[in-house]
Amino acid sequence: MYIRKIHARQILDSRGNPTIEVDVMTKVDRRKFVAREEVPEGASKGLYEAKEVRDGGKAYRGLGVKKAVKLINTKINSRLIGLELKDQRQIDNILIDLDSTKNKSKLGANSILGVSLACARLSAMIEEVPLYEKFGGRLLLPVPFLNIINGGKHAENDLSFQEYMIAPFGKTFAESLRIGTETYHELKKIIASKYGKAFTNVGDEGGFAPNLSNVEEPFRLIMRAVNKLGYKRKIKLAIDAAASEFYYAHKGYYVNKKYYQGGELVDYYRKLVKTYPIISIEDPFDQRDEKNFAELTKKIGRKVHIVGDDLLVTNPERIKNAIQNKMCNTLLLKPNQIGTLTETLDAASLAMRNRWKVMVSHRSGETNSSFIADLAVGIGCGQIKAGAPCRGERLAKYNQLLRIEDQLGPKARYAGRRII
Ligand code: 2PG
Ligand code: MG
Repeated sequence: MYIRKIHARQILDSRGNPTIEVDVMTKVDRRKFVAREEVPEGASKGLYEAKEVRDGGKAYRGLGVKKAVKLINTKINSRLIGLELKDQRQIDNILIDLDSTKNKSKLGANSILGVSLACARLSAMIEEVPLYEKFGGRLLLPVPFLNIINGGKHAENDLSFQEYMIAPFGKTFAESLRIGTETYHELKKIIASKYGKAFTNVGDEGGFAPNLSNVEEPFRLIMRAVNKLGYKRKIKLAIDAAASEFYYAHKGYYVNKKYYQGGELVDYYRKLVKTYPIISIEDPFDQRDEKNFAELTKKIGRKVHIVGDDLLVTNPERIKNAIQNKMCNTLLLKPNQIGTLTETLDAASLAMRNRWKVMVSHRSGETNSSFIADLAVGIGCGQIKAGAPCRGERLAKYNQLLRIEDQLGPKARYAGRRII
């Protein structure tokens, strides 16, 4: 079965910013099949991520994607027509060659990713297999890391850390999602009674965005909810510090209204890990601060997942370097940081071969695509973060995982505690 036509259009993402939607078409015995994918966007982007093409100018504050849409509908469409849909690697390699830059700046990682993912979805559709079957791993339902308090660039508050997540460990994905969601609702009550209702407004990823500045207060609030519900043994904590966003050259890391030097922040994380049941810390340092990444991994990496997001940007070259220099032990996997499905899968298998953990991730600006839910199941990595159990674009992922678990029935396996 081969690609007949690719057509893209501009739509809006969960923050009301333009993004790309791509339809890929084929025909089987005169019947037309169309698969559609949409592209997310980050707010706390890594320096080394592949680049998007955006319009500039006045419309949509310069964020339009009409240029990228045109590139898809002309250049990419004419180059890809006639290609075999089954051969995803060939499709992606052609997209990479057509772009010809190191960071996909010519066609844009946004254009390329939309096409790459839509081709994969169409291929699954005509083979009549679920999308998660297309990724070659052993199927495993992931532990959902629910981001229930938002700070950093995702909220209008003074919290330095960007994401406070809970990882629920039930017997199944569905039970874990229930435990996590009950905790989310309990937390809302606790925040409202301590600080007032206005503090329960939500941020970009659906977590509460209380106007706090002390980075430990969210841990205390979450633990109150956990204890109230009797879930102490079932819930662990995780953060994405997204420290590139609060690092200031010559000054240091701005946390709790003062500046920490790298070494002091290492000690502070060690203290946090001793005080609260934290199992995972993402981007604890600035993306260029490789020394302190390695230092923290050396000190607590045996017990805690040290996750590289801005540090690694899903880029196999950067992952290799981080493996060699023991900078972290977990890869955050975001397809739009690198731009094609094939490179995303290569990044994941490189990490796994080196006995790292992998966590699949959404972006803060999302769409209703549930592609990453299937991706997480299909590579069998055991972890996903897709925000809070709130806001449609976040639930699109968690609900798809509920569906997959239900459809797999007794064959469904849940990652659970084996990820720790
Ligand atoms: C992150 C992501 C997703 P953003 O830092 O991990 O939570 O945020 O998409 O804004 O980069
Ligand atoms: Mg991150």
